[in-house]
Amino acid sequence: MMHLSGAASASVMDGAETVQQQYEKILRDKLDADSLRKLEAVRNDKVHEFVARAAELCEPDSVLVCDDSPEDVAMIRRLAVENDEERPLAIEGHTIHFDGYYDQARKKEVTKYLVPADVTLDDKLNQIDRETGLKEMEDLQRGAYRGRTMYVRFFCLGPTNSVFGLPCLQVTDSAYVAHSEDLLYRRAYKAFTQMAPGAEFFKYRHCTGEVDERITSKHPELNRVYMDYTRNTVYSVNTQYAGNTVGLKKLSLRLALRKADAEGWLAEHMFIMRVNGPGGRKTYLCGAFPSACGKTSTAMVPGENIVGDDLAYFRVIDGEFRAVNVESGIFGIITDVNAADDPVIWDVLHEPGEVIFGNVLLKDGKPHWLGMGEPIPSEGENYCGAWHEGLKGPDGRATTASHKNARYTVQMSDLANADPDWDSPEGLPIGGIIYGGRDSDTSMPVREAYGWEHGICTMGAMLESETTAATIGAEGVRKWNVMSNMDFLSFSVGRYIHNNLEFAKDIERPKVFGTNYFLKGSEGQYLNGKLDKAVWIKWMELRVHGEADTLDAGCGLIPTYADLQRLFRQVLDKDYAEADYVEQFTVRAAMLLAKLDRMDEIYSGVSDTPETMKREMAEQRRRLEKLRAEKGDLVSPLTL
Ligand code: SPV
Ligand code: MN
Repeated sequence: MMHLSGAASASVMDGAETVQQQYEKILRDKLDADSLRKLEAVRNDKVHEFVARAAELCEPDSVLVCDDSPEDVAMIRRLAVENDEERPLAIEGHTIHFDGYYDQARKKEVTKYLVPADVTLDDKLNQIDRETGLKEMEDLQRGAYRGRTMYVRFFCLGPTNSVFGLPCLQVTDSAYVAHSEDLLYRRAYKAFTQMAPGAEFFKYRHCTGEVDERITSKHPELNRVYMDYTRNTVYSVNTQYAGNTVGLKKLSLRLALRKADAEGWLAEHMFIMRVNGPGGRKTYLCGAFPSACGKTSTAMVPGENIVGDDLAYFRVIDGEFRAVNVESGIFGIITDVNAADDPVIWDVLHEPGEVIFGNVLLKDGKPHWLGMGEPIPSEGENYCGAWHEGLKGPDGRATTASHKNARYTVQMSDLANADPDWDSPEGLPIGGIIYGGRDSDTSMPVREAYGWEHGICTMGAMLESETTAATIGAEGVRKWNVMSNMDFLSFSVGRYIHNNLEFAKDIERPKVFGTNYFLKGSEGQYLNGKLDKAVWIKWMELRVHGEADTLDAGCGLIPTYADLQRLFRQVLDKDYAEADYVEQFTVRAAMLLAKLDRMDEIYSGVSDTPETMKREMAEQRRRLEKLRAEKGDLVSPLTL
């Protein structure tokens, strides 16, 4: 006997039947014996209710409940190909997936919080009246699974057997979504069968919507992503791009932020990596970088070890600041991945194994992408359909051979440089946190905060990035992006900064660093090579242990020339000229003050800016003004 109950819904309340009986009937009607048995083994009424309601509303032809058995996992993989959502490539296990021309990234304008009538979330958040939004979503999703299969999958954010773990239920009619999640998250059907009957979980209902022959949305203008945070549920429709459809990625980050807020931990848009210090010392660093600011390539720096590349949860455990990788795979930007700079990923992308390529150029069964370090064909198939050099998109805009936000999906276990402890249920102790922006004219390549508060306020909360193709909108515009988590905040900015300031107050907290790999010289040329970050990483590792010298630059502590000269030799076997050091680490006092002006303006419009934030900004201004008064707009590090 199933345990079906739940909140009353108008559509299932008629007649004498109870709500439970109605759900039970729907499930018996829609599920075959095998799927019904698998669902029955999960003794959680809310799971049954969610699946029944999805089946009732979306009207699938069939339902496939996946119990993570090798057969089910293989079937999902096969169906992604049978449904034409993925196509096999020449190398075994590799497939390619295309999203529509207008569906190449997360879409902020249509991503909204459903807010109850008496509530307003922060005015910086995109929101819609809950009842209105639910109705709009139900109208868009009604009957959307007709002629299709509904996939039901169970996963966990973070390790399953851990205080960090958050169980999740995904319902979708896209085998590509179900397959991607298989690579990106820990499977949790078994964990769901062992859960307490009333246990909470996150849930997602995704509908592909009407598609064309390329299985991309016919109605991208009807793409919506609505978050019902009052029910820990996200709905998404008329989109295929993983950032909008894979529930456990950015949809869950927004829910996790609220849960973390309520429970006193942190949900962050960060990589985690192990840096190998002197004498075999292992130091774990986390890093928050807005899209396309070098995040994955930092986590993958040769010689170090990756723990995760996108999402981290922080908790204090036994007096230690610890973090887990929320995911078990990487959905990484492929643009500029090349053999010389990214050898580990390059190998995974060229060897048999499970890889999903997204929105690259396909020619003769092979994927090609921008910046791969090899000539790429001038025609083939890509996010536009049939493509040739010079093709204009349907909106008249220039197109590229592969999309700049083209991606690859692989699992952690296939990475030769994965830290053996990456899956540890207790998480890993964090020594340092990096906030990395993209800025051509203001911040030096690396600096260390004076302390936690200075770092959170002037590096995390003042993080800015010049925009790229990974977020839709104009490119090259400077955007404020608090801790690189701005797109995912589900309550006010001030409160989020406050939570960071308060977190782990009673214990030793990590050091905080700021990086900028994109500084340019007076001729507009980049001042650093792509691999220089390997040196900054080693310097930060030393600083976590108090082992390198620093100079006070007014906006934090910077490395000395002697230390960097030694590290460049040691890490990259390169001469590092003093002139380069001077140019890269010049304190651009006037530009740093201009940044403070921008931030003052932004934060004067934030109603709950913490006092600590105001104080840290004022102190930074005072230090930089003094420096400028004494030494000018541009201050050589040799004069500090
Ligand atoms: C990002 O853009 O930050 C990503 C990819 O990690 S997405 O899934 O679009 O969020
Ligand atoms: Mn991300």
